[in-house]
Amino acid sequence: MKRDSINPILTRADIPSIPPALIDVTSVFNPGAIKFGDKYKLILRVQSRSRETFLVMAESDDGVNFKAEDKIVDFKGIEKVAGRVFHIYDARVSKLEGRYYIMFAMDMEDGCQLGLGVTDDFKSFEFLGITSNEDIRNGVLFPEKINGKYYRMDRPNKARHSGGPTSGSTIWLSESTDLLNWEPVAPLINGRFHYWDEYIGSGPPPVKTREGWLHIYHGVAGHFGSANIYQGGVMLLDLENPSIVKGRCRCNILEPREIWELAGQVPNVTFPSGMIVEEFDEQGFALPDSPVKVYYGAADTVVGLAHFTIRELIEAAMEGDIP
Ligand code: BMA
Repeated sequence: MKRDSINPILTRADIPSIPPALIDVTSVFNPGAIKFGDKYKLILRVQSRSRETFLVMAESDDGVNFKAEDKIVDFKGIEKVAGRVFHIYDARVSKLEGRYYIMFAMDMEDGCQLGLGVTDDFKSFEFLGITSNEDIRNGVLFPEKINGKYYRMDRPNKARHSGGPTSGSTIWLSESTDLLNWEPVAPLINGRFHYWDEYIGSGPPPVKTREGWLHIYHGVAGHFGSANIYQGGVMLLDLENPSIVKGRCRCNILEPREIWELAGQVPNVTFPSGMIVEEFDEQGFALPDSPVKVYYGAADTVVGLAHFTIRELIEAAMEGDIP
């Protein structure tokens, strides 16, 4: 893994004021990422001094230097949701059947739900609906149907930190026929208590390789009397039957080390949420030597970029589980 030399690639100074909601932005982090034609697109999570969270698009020609738009992403139809939506955040983007689907967390009165939106041009966005009926986060769509069904990974919030928010220690595979109604299929991986990934959740959507579905997730190590440490890791799922886990990294592949990852509004956080693979073969499999750009929120304050190759990520996934 190589951190980009101009990191952090986005800070609050890069986000224009968008009055009245966003003035003197506090932080920008946890972006969804996708290639749209020859442009790199990020859907940024931007926070204001009221600690409201908004989604803002940014665009780049090279995947490194981004310009943020001066408008807030508005999902048409979200205003019809019953109940108050406090925040929408942590967008994950997938190209599926020629359209761009965005799955995001929606903080509501009774917990977090997974919302789904769609766009064809990254200018107008349509809200399709709430796709969950339990407290849940970190939903990511597979980029194609498998054996006639849509699949996603998601992470029910089953663990309540004392006095704090809910989290989870199992990533599930779920299936759907319409993208809106989802049924759990099987648990994929559990948190490994005592190790780097005690609590876990999906990162960017999975990528198709000849070896299997390659997936970056985040793991949280809890520390008594100290901040939790958020890291990135990788696993590999069977192509035909993604409920089969072929491999899972022993060590993390990304952890807070730089000062802007260690310090910020939530210290010790690297939270991978976007991944752009540059080269695919004719059948749509990522090439082993393809560069991979991984975008991550750092310390819930700025956006970082790390470079990998597909081969390095697969090797990490196959290095052997913790015994
Ligand atoms: C998680 C999510 C992320 C956040 C992280 C660190 O539970 O809320 O959005 O980046 O915590 O605060």
